[in-house]
Amino acid sequence: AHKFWATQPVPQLGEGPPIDDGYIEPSKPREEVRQEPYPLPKDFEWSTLDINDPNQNKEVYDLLSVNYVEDDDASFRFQYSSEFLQWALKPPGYHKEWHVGVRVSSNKKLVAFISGVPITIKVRGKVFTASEINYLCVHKKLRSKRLAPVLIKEVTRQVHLKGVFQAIYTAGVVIPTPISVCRYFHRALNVAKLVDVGFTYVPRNMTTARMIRMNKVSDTPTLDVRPMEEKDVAPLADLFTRYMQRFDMVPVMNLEDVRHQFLSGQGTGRIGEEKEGRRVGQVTWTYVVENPETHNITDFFSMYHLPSTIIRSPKHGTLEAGYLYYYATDVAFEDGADEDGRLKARLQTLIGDALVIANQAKLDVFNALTLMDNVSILKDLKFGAGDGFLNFYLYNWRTSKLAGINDEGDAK
Ligand code: YNC
Ligand code: MG
Repeated sequence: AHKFWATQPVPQLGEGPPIDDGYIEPSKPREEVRQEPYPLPKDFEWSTLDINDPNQNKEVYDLLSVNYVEDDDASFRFQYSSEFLQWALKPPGYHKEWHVGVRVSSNKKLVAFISGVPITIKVRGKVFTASEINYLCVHKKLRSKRLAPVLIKEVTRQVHLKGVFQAIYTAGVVIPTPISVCRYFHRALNVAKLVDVGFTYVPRNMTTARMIRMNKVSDTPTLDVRPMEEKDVAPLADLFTRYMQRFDMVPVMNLEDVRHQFLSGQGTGRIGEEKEGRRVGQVTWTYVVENPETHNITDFFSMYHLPSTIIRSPKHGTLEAGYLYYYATDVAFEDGADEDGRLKARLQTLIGDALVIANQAKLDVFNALTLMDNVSILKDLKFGAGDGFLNFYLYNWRTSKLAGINDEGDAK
């Protein structure tokens, strides 16, 4: 039983598919939203975090780097950088009130956090504003005390106070009720290190040397890709919007959103001023293909850098992972390209180039989920199925199940 989730406006487990898409409970005028913060256990107090303040940013970083998401056997733990948090928590129109912390009253130590950022999403043709909830974290010493439901209720209240009544979030755990589930796939880049730290195993009829050869990526991209620039914002936004029409649940981005999501995370260093293939504070990479005649953007891909702490390795501190983010190609709009395999071929080349860039940036592994058009290319690009799954959720919105994977873990 889910004592907390049973009280929330989410589809309950075992409920059949809805007849119509739409909200579960209606929006309220501001004055009907609860005005007082929810009570915390004694000795704790609420605290809005100012992510612009380097000290407060560091407090969130420190909390997450010790207490955030780990894999099933506690070998790896996400280690979001300060720059990553700065990028992720401050999209256009963000509200500092949605960055909710809990401190110990006596010494002000930050012991719990949850965040929301504004997002516009389109689900099966219906567009609505929502909050994207992330970084829910309770200090290890305070687990199983029902603090998480209080954090969720307080961020919900703060979201309601800004006139927003829907949310989207993902989690490794299954709670009422996923609208989709995706599987993580991994492409080994630095095989020797991955084997060393126990991320990858050498199968019985295989040697590390052979695995290294098999996973070698080329030194240079196949397509004429270049890093995204300011002038690409408008054409990229147009391509992104058209490509996203292929899918049932997508973010809706204006020019400011596109600039933030794809351009603003490229770090403070100049291109060329790279250390180990990465610029200072670089979080995201976006590359475009420009048609030399029309100067139109025909393709793009993006990825982000999210290291993980290797919990029990004396030799390696972090696993440097890249994650495939959004991409698009206008081959998708050519007649019959989907049916005759031209789209798949183009995506294989394009994402193959993302692997080249990830390798040049000295990343150890490149990860992708079974969403968008990824399933069609993962196997050929030598991604292997991982044991992690990611469940997708909507708060106060009904829709039937979206494409994802079935119970056997196969893409459908
Ligand atoms: C979770 N991840 O089921 P029931 S993902 C949601 N998301 O409630 P307690 C979760 N609910 O089942 P603990 C959840 N994990 O009895 C647990 N729950 O109804 C539910 N881990 O609370 C759980 N970060 O405080 C149960 O559990 C109740 O001390 C139990 O704390 C949980 O960010 C947690 O994995 C996750 O830090 C904080 O384990 C803690 O265990 C922890 O006794 C490591 O809580 C880090 C970690 C989660 C990453 C994420 C998305 C969060 C979404 C939250 C839901 C948002 C709803 C929409 C709000 C805005 C609405 C508007 C408008
Ligand atoms: Mg707790």
